[in-house]
Amino acid sequence: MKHLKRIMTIIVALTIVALMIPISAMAATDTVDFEDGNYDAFFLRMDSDSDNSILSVVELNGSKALKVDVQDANKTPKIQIQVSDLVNSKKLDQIETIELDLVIENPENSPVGENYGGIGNFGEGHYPNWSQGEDWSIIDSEKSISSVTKLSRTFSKASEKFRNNVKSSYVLMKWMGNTNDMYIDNVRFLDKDGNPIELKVAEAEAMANTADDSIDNANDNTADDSTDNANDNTAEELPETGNNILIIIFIAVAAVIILFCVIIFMKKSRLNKSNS
Ligand SMILES: [Ca+2]
Repeated sequence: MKHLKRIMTIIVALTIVALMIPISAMAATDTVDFEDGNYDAFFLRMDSDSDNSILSVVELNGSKALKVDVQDANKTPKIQIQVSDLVNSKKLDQIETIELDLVIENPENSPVGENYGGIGNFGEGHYPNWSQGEDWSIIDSEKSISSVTKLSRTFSKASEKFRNNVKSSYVLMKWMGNTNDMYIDNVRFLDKDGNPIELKVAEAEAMANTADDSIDNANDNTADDSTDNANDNTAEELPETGNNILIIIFIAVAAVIILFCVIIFMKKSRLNKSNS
C-alpha cells in the first residue's frame, strides 16, 4: 500500500511537469511560429501588380505555417510583415535582419521548378524609404514541395534602418510566372550582432485570443491537403517547432520510473508473501 501511494505520487508529479512543458515553450517570444494560428501582423500588400493571394495558417508536417495561396501566375504575391505590430516600438531601430523559413509548393503536384523573389523594407513617412534586399531563389526540378529554405536579409545602412515609433514593414515577394504557393514560418528579427529581438508579449497574448478562429478556417480549407502533400514528399526535411522532443524524452523517463517502481513493488509483495 505504501509503495502504491509512492507510485501514485510520482505519477501525479510527472503529470504536473508534463502539463508545464508546453506552457513554458509557448512563452518563447522571439519567433513568429504561427503555432497559435494568428497572423494579424501579416497581410497582402496590394499594388497594381499584386496577386490577390489567400492567406491562412495550415499544418505543415507537425508545424503550423502561414500559407500564401497564389491565385494568378501573372501577378506578384506580396506579403507585408508589419514589424511595428510585432516588436516594441522602442526597439525597432535595433533591427537589421529579417530571417524566415520558406517552402514552395506546386499545387498541381508537378515539380516546383524555378522560383524567385525578394524582400524589401520600408517605413511610414519614408523612414526608411523602400529598400529592396538581395533576391532569393528556390529551384527544384523533382519535388512538388521544396525543402525548407532559410531566408535572411540584412538592411544595415543608416538609410535602410527602421526608426523607433514609426510604422515599419518588411515585404516578402515571389516574382510572377507561376501559381506556386508559399509557406512562411519561424520569422525572426535580429540585431546587428545577430541576436533575435523579443516580440511584444502583450501581442502574443492577443494572438492567443484569435487563434481558434484562424485554425478552424485553416483546417477546413487546406490543412488536410497540405499535410498529405507534405507527408508524401518531404516529411523528413521539414522542421518541427514546439517541444515534441522534450515530450518524448519526458514520456520515456516517466515510463522507466514507473516500470522501476512497479518492479520494486512486485518484488516487495513477493517477499512479504514468502515471509508470511
Ligand atoms: Ca510553425
